[in-house]
Amino acid sequence: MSGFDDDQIEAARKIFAGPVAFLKSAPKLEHLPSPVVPEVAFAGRSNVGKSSLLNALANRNGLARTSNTPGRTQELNFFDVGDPLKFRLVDMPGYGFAKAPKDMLRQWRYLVNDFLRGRDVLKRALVLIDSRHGIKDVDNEILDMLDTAAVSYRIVLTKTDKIKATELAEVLEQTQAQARKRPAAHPDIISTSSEKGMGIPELRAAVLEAIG
Ligand SMILES: Nc1nc2c(ncn2[C@@H]2O[C@H](COP(=O)(O)OP(=O)(O)OP(=O)(O)O)[C@@H](O)[C@H]2O)c(=O)[nH]1
Ligand SMILES: [Mg+2]
Repeated sequence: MSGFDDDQIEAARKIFAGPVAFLKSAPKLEHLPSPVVPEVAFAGRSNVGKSSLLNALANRNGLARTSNTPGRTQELNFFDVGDPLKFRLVDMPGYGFAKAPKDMLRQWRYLVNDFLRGRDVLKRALVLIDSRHGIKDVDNEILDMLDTAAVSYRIVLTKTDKIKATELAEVLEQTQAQARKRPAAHPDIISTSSEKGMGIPELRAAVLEAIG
């Protein structure tokens, strides 16, 4: 169902079992690392599980900082994968975090939007959606922006361990239908649980496929 064969899954497993290391944190666009390898970015609402998913891919807890408090990640965090360096993962600040001060929100929004729109080496954004909620207005805003800017992205459902299989089937179908109407979206969605490991091998393969 994921569309990946055993060889792709195994190749992706091997790469993520190798070196994955934090490179740097960029609080502003002028602090970005030089664009020397392909990048894949994790975007989505605050607390949706971006940093947790990055850790699950790398199979290393604590690589990216996670927290129960929304707004944990406030900068663009770059992670090097492979030695020699093969590609980079970018953990992004979340959007839709209501409690943050207004000017901070505006700053994050510019950082996230400008990075997503303007980064030449960005091969794909993974847009994470909480499987308990499906796509909300605040998600549609970022999806609209990506479609308008023609930035290739894939929708990933998170925290599937928190819902029943029947609920997951329903939200998956609904989200899939929405994705298929969106020009820059990959037509297939991956359901994941960082907690239980569901969908992680497939997501690794999806990252590899995206960097080409
Ligand atoms: N049950 C369950 N909890 C999860 C899962 N993924 C993340 N969480 C929890 O959700 C909370 C938020 O996770 P983070 O990975 O920090 O979320 P984030 O999207 O990086 O959040 P910001 O950095 O604030 O934008 C943490 O308490 C995680 O432990 C999952 O697959 N299952
Ligand atoms: Mg985070």
